[in-house]
Amino acid sequence: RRQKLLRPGKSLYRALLDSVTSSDENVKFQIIHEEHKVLLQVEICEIEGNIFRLKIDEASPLRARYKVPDVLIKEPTTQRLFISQKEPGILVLSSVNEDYKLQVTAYPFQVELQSKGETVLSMNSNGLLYFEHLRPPPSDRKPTAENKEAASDSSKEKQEDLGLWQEKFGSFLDIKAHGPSSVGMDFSLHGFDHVYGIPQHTEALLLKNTSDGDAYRLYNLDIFGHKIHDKIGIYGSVPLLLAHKPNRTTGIFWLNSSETLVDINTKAVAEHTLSGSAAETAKQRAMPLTDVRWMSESGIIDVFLLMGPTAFDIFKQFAQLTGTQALPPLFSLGYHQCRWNYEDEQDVKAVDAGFDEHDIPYDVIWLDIEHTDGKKYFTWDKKKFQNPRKMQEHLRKKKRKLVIIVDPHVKIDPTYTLYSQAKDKGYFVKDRNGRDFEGICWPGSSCYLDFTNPEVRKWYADQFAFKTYKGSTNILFVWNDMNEPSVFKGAELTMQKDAVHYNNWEHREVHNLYGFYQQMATAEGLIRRSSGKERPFVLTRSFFAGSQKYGAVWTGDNTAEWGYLKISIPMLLTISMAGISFCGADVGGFIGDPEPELLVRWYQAGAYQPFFRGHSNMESKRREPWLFGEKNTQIIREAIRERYVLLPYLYTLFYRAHTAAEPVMRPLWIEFPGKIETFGVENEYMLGNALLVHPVTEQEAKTVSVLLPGSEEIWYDFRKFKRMEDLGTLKIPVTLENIPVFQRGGTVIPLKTTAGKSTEWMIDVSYELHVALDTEACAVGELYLDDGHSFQYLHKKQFLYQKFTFHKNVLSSSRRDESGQYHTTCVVERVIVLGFGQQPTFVTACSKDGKEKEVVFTYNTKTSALTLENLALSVDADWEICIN
Ligand code: MIG
Repeated sequence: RRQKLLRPGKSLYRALLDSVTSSDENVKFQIIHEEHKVLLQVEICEIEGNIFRLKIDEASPLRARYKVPDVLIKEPTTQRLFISQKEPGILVLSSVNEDYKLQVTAYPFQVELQSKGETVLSMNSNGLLYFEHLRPPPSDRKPTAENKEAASDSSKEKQEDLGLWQEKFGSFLDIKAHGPSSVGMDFSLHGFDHVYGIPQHTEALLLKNTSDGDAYRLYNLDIFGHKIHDKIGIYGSVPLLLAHKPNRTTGIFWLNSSETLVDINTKAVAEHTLSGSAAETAKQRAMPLTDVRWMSESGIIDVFLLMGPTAFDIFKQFAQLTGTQALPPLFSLGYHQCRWNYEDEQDVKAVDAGFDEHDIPYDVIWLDIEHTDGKKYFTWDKKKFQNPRKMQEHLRKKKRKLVIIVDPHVKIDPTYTLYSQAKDKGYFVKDRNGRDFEGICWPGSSCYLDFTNPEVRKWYADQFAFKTYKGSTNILFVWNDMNEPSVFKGAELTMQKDAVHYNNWEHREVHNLYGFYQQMATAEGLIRRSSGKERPFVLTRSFFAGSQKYGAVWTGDNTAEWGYLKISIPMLLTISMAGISFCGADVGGFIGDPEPELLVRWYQAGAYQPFFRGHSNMESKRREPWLFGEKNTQIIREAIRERYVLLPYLYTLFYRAHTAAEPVMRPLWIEFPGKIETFGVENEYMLGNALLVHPVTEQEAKTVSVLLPGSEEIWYDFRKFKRMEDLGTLKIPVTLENIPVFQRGGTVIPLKTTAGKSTEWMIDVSYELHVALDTEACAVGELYLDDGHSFQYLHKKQFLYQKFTFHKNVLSSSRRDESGQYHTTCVVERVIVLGFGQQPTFVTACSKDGKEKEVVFTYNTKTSALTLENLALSVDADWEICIN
């Protein structure tokens, strides 16, 4: 409310260019506010890889302001910026290669960033730089001349209730011990009118203008039954915004963990191009421009400008700062069966057996909060789960896993060791009076572990040790829920902002980091219980920038309605673009009861999304996949089996997310950055660069409109292998049996020849390659493979990374990464070449040792698909298939 009083206009900040200093690390200078005369320190640096960082803090704050720790994976490597021009009122900084220039204007203070002469973005051009300096609380103030301004502030507060020192929210009183400390700034993105990112909202892919409504809010909240198309923040936040135009993508990463609002305003501005002759000066054309205004409750301004220039560059730049997606254990890419709750050991066994009975693959069964003894995490309800180890041994024999829930609230109960230990050690978040903060959650009165404290995280990680966590085994993995944190009866169902954390930081400073830290500690615990050998799996509901390093996220409590299935696509795409590839939405919709058709459609969509879990609320009817009649069971079985067959491709995509920061699930525009018609598409998406998936999200749909982009592309029906005759927007007939999926010409997709009971049952199943030819009759693809669960791929380079190339009628398999070694007896059994021009006369396969054999093939003249069978070519060897 206070910031919003500052309207666009001329900024009152002036840069004091006499104060400029420069070093290898940065260029620094001060700016001053013309009215209240408080000095701010500006620091600009260039980070290796086309990133710029701008920091603004008070020159001499009353006390240190919060600077987000632990999110950047390391102190970024800077490159020297040169002062290339300094004249009264202007300072120009250039990057070493002179590709970038930063022009600082002294009054009003503005910064403009140019790339090879093109202005990409400018800062404070609307004069919305806002920085509340820390001041002594009203009672400490002596009525000196110096404090006049502060004194007048507090009287103003009374008049306008601007909440400088305290604020009421319903019946809650937020006491601001350190007073106002809000920061904000505006950015103008030149030439851009498509902006994306800043999850999590139940919103469209393209960010909307907020001028007539609410700003996008980044404030992690547990909102049960959240509405569709809402700017309110839910569960997780990543303050990364992407802007795209045909020749460039740019990113703004606003590193601040307090409550943040983002206003967006896209408009057309007249652009003046200077032409040669004076006679025809001022040629004007309308250029799009997007203004983005960031406002945070506290902290400092610390912003990273990611200069791309491509979307994939942005993803790399963001990963360079915050890390890449953790490589998931293979099982966690299988299907997960969850419910609130699977009641007891018999229930678990019966559901597990149900999957076998109905011949449906699955990898993991989940236990929600009811498995505990009175919502005391790390314990078991002894009546329902008398022998949890035995239950896990049963699952282990079935080559399956168990995930249990561990929430961050701790029941106040002196007989509960977790509580009493944490209490004694002072590990809980405190209230403003220094007592343990008490809130209500599932167990009743609870305290909240202070995960921002590294010592607490270490202690918490140790709770996952097998000897400490009774009844746990190494097939048990973890789900962190309620970690916004959710506090029943709290303001907006979360923790009071004036609660106090480690090092005396108020909750308001760290709010959006709370879940990030819990997942970090949990993942660390799972790694440590295996002595550093095994990859963890941790699902979290709350997240922040960098959460990708610790596991997976899901979109929280969605509803079993068509609209939620539909919106899950842009929601997942947005989370994916913000660095978190391992994401999913509850299949079926958590709240309520899906009609069978919706459930079927949701399974079909989920099978082609990164995290694939069916889940349902306590009040919902049971919905194991076989409960809706033989026909629906059959269709769901088929969807899940397709997922399992696709796992080699998906796992390879995750390896690329892990090593090269490429999102697994991606909006069309990322693959087709020059095609404007793709920029707003959110009803279909790419899985990797090879598959286009169009979930069916309308009831009783008979057709769907699919956009097959790219005038030079060839697309193939993924199941029928037939080349699509047309490009552009096509009406595709659909039945309930499946959803439209297309393979892009020029790609090779590795698959398994058949699905098994779980991923572990499929280790030895042979492979199949789908080679889809492009207009040049070429294709490339790859396969990544390792033991699927340990860190040996990293420490011992035990992995296989093969590359497949189809060129001049020769398909070859060769090492993509020579440094990896992994032995497997698996073979490539079958190859299907899509779009092969004519019936071949003979086909031979030769291994690297010169052995040659003839290959059996069939050619389908209708679809132009060539199938090569019984190949038995080693997956871990190099070979060639020649088609003549
Ligand atoms: O508000 O643990 O989003 O997946 O089943 C209910 C019970 C608390 C919310 C999670 C949901 C989970 C449920 N939890």
